[in-house]
Amino acid sequence: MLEKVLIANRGEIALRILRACRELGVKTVAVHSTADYSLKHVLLADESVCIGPPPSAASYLNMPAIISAAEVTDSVAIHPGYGFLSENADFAERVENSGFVFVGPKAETIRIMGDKVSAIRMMKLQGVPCVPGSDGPLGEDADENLRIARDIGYPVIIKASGGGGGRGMRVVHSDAALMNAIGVTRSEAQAAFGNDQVYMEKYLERPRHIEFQVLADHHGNVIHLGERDCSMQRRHQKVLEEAPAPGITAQQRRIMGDKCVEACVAVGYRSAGTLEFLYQDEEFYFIEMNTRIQVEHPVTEFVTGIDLVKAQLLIAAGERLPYIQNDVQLRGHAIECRINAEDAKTFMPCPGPVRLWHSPGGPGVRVDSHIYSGYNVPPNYDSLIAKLITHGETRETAIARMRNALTEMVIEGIKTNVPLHQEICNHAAFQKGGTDIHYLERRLGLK
Ligand code: MV4
Repeated sequence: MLEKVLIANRGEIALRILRACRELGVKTVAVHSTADYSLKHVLLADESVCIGPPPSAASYLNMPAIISAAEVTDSVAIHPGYGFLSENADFAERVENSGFVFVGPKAETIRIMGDKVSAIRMMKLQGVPCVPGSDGPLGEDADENLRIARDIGYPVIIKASGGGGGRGMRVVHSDAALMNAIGVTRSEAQAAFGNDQVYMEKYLERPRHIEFQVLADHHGNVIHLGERDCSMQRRHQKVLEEAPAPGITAQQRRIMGDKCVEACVAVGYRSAGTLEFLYQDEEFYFIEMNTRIQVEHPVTEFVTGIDLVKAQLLIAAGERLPYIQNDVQLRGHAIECRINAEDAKTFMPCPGPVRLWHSPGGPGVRVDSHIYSGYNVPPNYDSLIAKLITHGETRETAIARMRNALTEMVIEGIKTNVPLHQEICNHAAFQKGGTDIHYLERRLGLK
């Protein structure tokens, strides 16, 4: 097994990684900014290194500082968590070239999946269903682009190849608006990602966001762990996720899961990964692949019983997957609420001191959080302070447990979005299941 792992992240995911390392007998190194001396995982880690001032660019995104910290602590591997450098192919390459194990896929795979045009091309070639579209980058020929759009049929969406997660997109409803939309998306993409490549897809008007979790080792073994429904979102920020996706049949899951597995085998994927799909009118359309552990991984852990972070570490150590596809049996239903330090109505971040924290409990309740009474939420980072995850034999039980847990949980001193979660969980459309990606914004009166 890996002897010592450096955790290149902060907050709840750093604590989650630390716990997985501890279970495996792996020593841990925390790296942190000067705003983060009192993070729970920093206090618990075997060693810690301060890597810079509060701004992420100077600390959690500071590649030389992180790699130096790995060197001075004799770490053997670096786990990037999610966000920050987790999907930065240059970082993965520099980590490996410095002689450390990057806990994730090969740098080359991260690069391919980071470029949405190449990711879609790769998946389509392997028989994964994709959205009807330009099948490659758009050129400069206006007539040709008009022809592609008419062929697909309006509305279409122009997306930046270097974007993803909702950045750099524009919906187009007519010939008249097409040229300008391509031009603007192109220049925004150049400014934001240093890459002006854009592509076109049919715009799906009321899809759900359903994603498949995969695990792959270095020996060509790949399994899928079913899907998650992440449709409950606001401005591309997921709010609540669940597994399995309501209404998806065992047959749909098997067919799509197998396609994901085949594609991952073909591209030599390794570590944990997620294939994102839009789902509309009973059809799946691949849109992007994420090459990191995701925020919402606990719902998959609850329904499969498989520890994804431990699996990532074992895979990184070169071990074979300890499961075959048939070992993966889904049990019950799990829901995750992302608890943010923010105003429940305005969504403005609300950092500050946590005066009192009481964690909920009981059967089927899991809390992934780094906060404690007296902890000060710094203003410099993402406002996620806790993930509340519940599991039950049925979706109804998982919701009932979530409603109890939201009531039990006490966070004083800062504002949180707990009231928003209570409202969602109490609402009939959510209880019915299968709401689309625009549901929450419609309900909040933003649309
Ligand atoms: C789309 C789409 C509709 N049609 N592509 C936004 C995030 C990025 N991952 C892809 N996104 C979308 N792509 C086609 N062809 C609608 C969205 C979209 C969305 C997708 C998933 C979750 C939330 C979303 C919110 C708005 C738009």
